[in-house]
Amino acid sequence: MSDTGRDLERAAGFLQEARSVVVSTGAGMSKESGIPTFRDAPNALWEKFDPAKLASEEGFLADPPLVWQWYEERRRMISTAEPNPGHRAIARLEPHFENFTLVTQNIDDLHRKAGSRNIVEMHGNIFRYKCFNLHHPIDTLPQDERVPPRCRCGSLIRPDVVWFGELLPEQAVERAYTALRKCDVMLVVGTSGVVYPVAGFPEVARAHGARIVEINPESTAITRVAHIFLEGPAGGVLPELVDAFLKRKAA
Ligand code: BJW
Repeated sequence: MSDTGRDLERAAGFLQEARSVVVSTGAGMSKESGIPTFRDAPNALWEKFDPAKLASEEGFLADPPLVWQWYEERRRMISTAEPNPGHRAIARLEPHFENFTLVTQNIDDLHRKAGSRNIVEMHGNIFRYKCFNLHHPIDTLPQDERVPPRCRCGSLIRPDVVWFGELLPEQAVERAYTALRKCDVMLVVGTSGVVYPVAGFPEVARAHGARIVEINPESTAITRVAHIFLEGPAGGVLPELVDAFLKRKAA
């Protein structure tokens, strides 16, 4: 058996012994669904666009139509994307554990589309809106010629995503830390591990005794924290890992 095959079997063994599992996903998870990542070339979003202008409150207030239109374009593109075999493998894994929490930095809703249930969205969701001033949730966009449209309270409407310098949703943070403190295994998939606080989650789980398995085609800031690094794309490695786990379970 190759080293990769041995690592995959070891990771499947970790899952076999686990009662509580956290899976943490980043932009690489959805790359095989055709959604560009932020930082890995080619076609990385932050190579072509300036995050300070497009993903911060200051940027939004400096040019609300620009930011609104950028998000509308991305929303349109993301709405045609479908879950890939990696998303579906995670959904297949969930029912086999007493506790299973999927913590995602992604805003694309593809985990829900794939059938995952206990999802914690750390950076919001591009299909939701809220008002800028008071965070009123906006269920239906008002008929408004203005770009961006305005909330009934007069505030600008914005996408319900988390920009740089903003606090993450309190409930999501609480749910994530509760799961991290009690998990036996954490799978970390498709994130460069540079954006905090989520980048610090593997260390939190490891400090509480979890075994960390990273899945990524490249080594990252997380790799040094991981017990096992499974090199490869999420859409290839995750189905193999889940099949190996299910085979052990059935044996
Ligand atoms: C594949 C693959 C395949 C390719 N299969 N894998 C502590 C220290 C230093 C700084 C800070 C800190 N705490 C807070 C900060 C500031 C800041 C931060 O972390 N900055 C760093 C960049 C230094 N954090 C924040 O501002 C956060 N707020 C906060 O902490 O509030 C309190 C606070 C504020 C200020 C100071 C201190 C405290 C908010 C962060 C919000 C991030 N928002 C974005 C945009 C969301 C909306 C949108 O989409 O437009 O979230 S930025 C962007 O990065 C997006 C992502 O969720 C996030 C993470 O990116 P991710 O998922 O890791 O993607 P990539 O592209 O980086 O990596 C892709 C990976 O996939 C690569 O590894 C590839 O190899 C891999 N891959 N193909 C599997 N097929």
